[in-house]
Amino acid sequence: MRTQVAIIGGGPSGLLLSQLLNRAGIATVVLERRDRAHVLSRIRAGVLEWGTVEMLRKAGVGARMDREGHVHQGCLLSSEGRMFRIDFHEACARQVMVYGQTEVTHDLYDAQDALGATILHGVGDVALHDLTSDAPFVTYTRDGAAARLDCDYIVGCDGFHGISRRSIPAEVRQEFEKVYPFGWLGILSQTPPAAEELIYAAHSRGFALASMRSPTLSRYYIQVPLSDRIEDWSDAAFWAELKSRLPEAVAQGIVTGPSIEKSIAPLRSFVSEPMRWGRLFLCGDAAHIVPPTGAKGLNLAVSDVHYLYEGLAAFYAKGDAEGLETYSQKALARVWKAMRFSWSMTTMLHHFPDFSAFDRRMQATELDLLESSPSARRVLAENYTGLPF
Ligand code: RFL
Ligand code: PHB
Repeated sequence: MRTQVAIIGGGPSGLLLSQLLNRAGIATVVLERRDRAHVLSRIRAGVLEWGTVEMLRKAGVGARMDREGHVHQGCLLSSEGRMFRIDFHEACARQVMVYGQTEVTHDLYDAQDALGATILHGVGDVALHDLTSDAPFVTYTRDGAAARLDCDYIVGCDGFHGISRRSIPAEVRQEFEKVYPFGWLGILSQTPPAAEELIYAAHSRGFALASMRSPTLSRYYIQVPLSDRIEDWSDAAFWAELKSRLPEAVAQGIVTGPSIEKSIAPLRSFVSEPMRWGRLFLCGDAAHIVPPTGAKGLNLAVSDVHYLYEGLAAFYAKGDAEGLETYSQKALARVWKAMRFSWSMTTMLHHFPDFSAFDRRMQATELDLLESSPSARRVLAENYTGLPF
């Protein structure tokens, strides 16, 4: 088989890139390890930056998001019972869209089906070859048979555990990593959200986040030690712990119910440089991971796709390779800013077991600064709603 752009991984970055390229008349094949039902069962991101919203519209997949998503013009921060609001509109005249990653992925699959795009599920043993030649190819197995896909370019959209990043020689790759000493235990529940906007709560017992998907579907997270297991947390224990970390007035209004989904995710910051090696490009979690505190992971995947799409479109339309040449540099400049923001939000809001009394005062002072300074709120709001692409 032959195509123009081979895309490894059918998560949001692979599907969005494929959708944009197909609409520009550029042929793609997406190779995805899992089946579609599995990809669609993952509950992950919930907050879209405005640049992401505009990209989804441009890709022709914005209609349901515009109907069913919820625009938020602020969020709430709380610390030991005190709560204040960051008004995004007042701070920087921007906003975000609350619309789940699961729904974004669903919309992308529907749009790809409508275009007749090629998405092969259940592929195994994916290996990338001749990346620095002008004839790269991918080998894989499917239904027990070996297969080969020849192409002009390969894009690794296969997430943190994928094979694409590791296909770049170790001596070329530089990796930067910070692993945090805790994880997030998240639940989804068919209950009305705690408030109209998201609440990020710092507390001496640990961080908590009250988020949502719709007026009847809530998403909550609490910081837990990495040693905790899902079986340790009954729904009742989760609700009690969540309420203990939120301001009293919010806790009293929480409507509890059975969890539909419950999972623990570790927190890490990770960047692999460069994001291009010969004819291989990396997009999204394949190249970088942020802790979820800043809601940046999916949004960064979308800005990578933006830069790469522009580069590929200019190359195929006019033979102009400039955008491809500068892809890694442009994408990484934005990645590092989102790394900084996610790390600073994580550091300000979580309970770190090894923090000294001094470190804890610094955390409290950061929050005081946000509460009292419009300039500090503006910096947070600009980063949260999304830096320009
Ligand atoms: P994905 O979604 O991991 O998709 C990669 C795909 O590649 C497939 N794959 C392979 N296919 C073929 N061959 C192989 N060898 C393969 N290896 C893997 C996988 O099956 C999968 O389908 O990466 P992508 O597309 O780059 O998308 C990234 C986002 O999913 C991720 O950044 C976000 O979910 C992060 N994230 C959040 N981001 C936000 O912007 N806002 C949020 O509010 C937010 N909240 C979150 C999050 C992530 C979380 N977890 C669990 C990691 C909350 C949580 C709890
Ligand atoms: C979510 O709703 O899943 C969510 C929202 C905001 C975050 C992280 C996750 O910062």
